[in-house]
Amino acid sequence: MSAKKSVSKTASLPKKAIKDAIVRHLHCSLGTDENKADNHAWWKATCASIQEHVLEQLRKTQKSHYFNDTRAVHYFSAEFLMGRLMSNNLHNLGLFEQTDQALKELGVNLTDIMEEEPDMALGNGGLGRLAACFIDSLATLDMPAVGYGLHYEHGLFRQEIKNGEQIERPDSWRDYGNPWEICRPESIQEIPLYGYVETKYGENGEIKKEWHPGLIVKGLPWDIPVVGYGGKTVNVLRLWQSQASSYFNWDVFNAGGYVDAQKENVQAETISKVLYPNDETEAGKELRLIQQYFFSACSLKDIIRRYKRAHGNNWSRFSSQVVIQLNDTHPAIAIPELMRILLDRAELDWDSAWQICSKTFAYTNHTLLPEALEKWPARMFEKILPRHLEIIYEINHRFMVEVEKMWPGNNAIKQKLSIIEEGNEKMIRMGNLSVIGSFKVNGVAEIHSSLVKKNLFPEFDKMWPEKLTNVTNGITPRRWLKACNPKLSALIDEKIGNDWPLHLDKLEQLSQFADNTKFQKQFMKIKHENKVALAKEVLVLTGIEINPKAIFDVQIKRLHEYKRQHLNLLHIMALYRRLLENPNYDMQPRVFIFGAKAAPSYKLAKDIIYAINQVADKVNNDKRVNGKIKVVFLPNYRVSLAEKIIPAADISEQISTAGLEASGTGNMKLSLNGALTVGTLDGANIEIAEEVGDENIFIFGLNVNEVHELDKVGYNPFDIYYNNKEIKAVLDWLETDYFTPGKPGALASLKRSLLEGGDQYKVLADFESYSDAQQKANKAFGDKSRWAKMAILNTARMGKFTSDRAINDYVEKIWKLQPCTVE
Ligand code: F55
Repeated sequence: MSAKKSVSKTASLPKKAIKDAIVRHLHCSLGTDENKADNHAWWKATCASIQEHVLEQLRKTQKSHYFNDTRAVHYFSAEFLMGRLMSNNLHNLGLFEQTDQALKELGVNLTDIMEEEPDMALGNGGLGRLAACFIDSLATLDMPAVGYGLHYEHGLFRQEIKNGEQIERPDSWRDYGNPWEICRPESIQEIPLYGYVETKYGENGEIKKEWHPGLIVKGLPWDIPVVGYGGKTVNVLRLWQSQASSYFNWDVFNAGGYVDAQKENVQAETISKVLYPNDETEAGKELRLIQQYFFSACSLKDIIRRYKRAHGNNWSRFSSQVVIQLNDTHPAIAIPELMRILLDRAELDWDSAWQICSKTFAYTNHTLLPEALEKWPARMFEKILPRHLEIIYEINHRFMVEVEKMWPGNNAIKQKLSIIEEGNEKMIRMGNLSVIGSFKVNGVAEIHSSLVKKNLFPEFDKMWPEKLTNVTNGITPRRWLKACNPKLSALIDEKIGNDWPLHLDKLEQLSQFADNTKFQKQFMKIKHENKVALAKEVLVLTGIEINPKAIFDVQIKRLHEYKRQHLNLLHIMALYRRLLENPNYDMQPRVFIFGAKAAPSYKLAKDIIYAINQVADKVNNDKRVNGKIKVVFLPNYRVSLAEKIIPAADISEQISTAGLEASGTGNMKLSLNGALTVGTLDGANIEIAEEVGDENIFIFGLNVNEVHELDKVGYNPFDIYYNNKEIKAVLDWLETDYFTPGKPGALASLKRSLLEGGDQYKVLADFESYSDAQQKANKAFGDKSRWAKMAILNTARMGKFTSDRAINDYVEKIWKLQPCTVE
């Protein structure tokens, strides 16, 4: 599909022009000069000069899409975890080297000024970062695409650690302005909320519905240009900010209620204030439903405005021009919203409207965890979106007729498939709505998709055998290798040429050097240098000194019981105990590095963070350990920190309970950068193992079927506790005040969750197998040449996991797009 791409013409831009542009922006945009400018000003001026090229290509891209009247994908996502954009944009434009040189001549260090950029942390974790990787690949592959989401004033909270505990602080990514975003007041949308529905009768007695909203809010779009690699296509990420709509408050205002009118402003502006920090649990808050409706409705209106510009009021081509991908159920309200527009505004009949609607949406499922499946009280819907509730009931009614045809008289199945969950409180199931309203539904890794079919939606799969499918996740190799690991990238360029960022399969050519001693040394020297750089960062961030020769063992991801950071911790405690019992215990020095944010209301997750920090404090300062174990908890884990940790990792911890991590994407990033996985047969780990080969990965633990079997026969963690001395000792240790001097029991909640709590995530069941896998990894690391070979083969065999492949899969299986080249 992607013909050989030449490097963009910006790549030939002379250094002099870059210098002039930066200085011009210092003077004319920032009102400062070369002598007064601090790093922040240099950063801003450099961004502004990059943005000139970006906007030029953006204009050309939009023109090209318009004149070719292209079919486009619209990626609806409540989260886009973009991270920093400067380095990415420079690399994708092919301007990184020249800009680095130009700044050097101005006496400025590019790496330093890149540190000035706050992360755009408009997401929680994997789901949000996936959206960011996908829009990078869409632009790179010249696909007509728009990302749609929310312009949160505050992204994911900044994490501080005080006395070992997580404290949440507001994130303010736009405090000093964001140089990449463009405000588009000309495209403001108005969004109705609340109120009531009036039933009217037309001339022929036909029923018409009119929604009289109680509040109207404005949606103001901000566009973030998304630069494809090669710098040709520049798509946009359009994020909506909520604002008070002035006209609606006039009455209050005129009645002398200036202050009261401000209250309504506050309510409207609250909508896009803050990102909900829950991953994998549904918060059930009214404001969140309003957020979801707000950005979905703004985006749909935007799409329809653009469609009408080309096709007028003729709806017949809508679903051939527009495909909307729902990133989880968060934007699923877009389905009844499109129905509402088609029925009440365009005045189509139900069947025509449903024809269009059900050919427009596709839905990606990211989780099987029951607590993460979104449900909203019907009562809440009635209050905020009364017309949508009616439409949902009608969709459901017609769907139930289909179910009756398929399973006559079977009420159990009807209950299960209904969008409405009956019970104490009537609930709207957004997952069922999404499946019913979409033409395709995909999981995010092979095993996950097969569990979606087999366990989550088996009846839907019977009704529509073609609907449920798989698209395995991917990551952009531009950010996650080329930009974050420049030394390894240069070595790869030297060995196999420089087009691997577009054709990641070519990394396979590195395997011919896997046994080559010289290449092994080069590869491991770079790993070592990356570890030295991370060690410096760790010292600055935590005051902890770590040895770059030790194994860097990394677990970086959101904190969740199913991800089992506590399994890692119990193993660290066991190693510590073994060392105390036997000072000659044979192990390679190891640094255990954690990065993780816990949802603020997730008590046990916060307890685990506290436990990691308390154990770290004890172990790191115990002379008897002799530096063989260090434990580091890096505060405020985020995209820009991941970019520093990943190139320095030796071991990648991917240790979720089998069946619960839908895919994982950190696993792909780490392996791509030559870290070896210690992991369960879960999510994309399975496909990673298939690619790298069983001899280049450390697999352990129960597989999905075994977890299932164990639950069937009844799992009792006490059996393991009483039968395994080490496990018993470690768990009992948590109850003493050894790690929390003067505070006995401060870590007891962990033990309780693993025993009385029933150990839902099978931590104890997998402990021994985990410990064995760790010993194998320990032994492998002792053989330098063997380790180097394994690491090289991991990098060489990650081609499958480029997000370009994932996007091409979506294009072929679901979106049916054609690329559109830009001059
Ligand atoms: C955020 C908000 C809510 Cl309400 C629910 C879930 C989330 C969230 O962040 N989910 C998430 O990150 N899921 C992850 O998606 C990744 C991309 O598909 C997967 O790799 C990962 O396994 C999955 O947990």
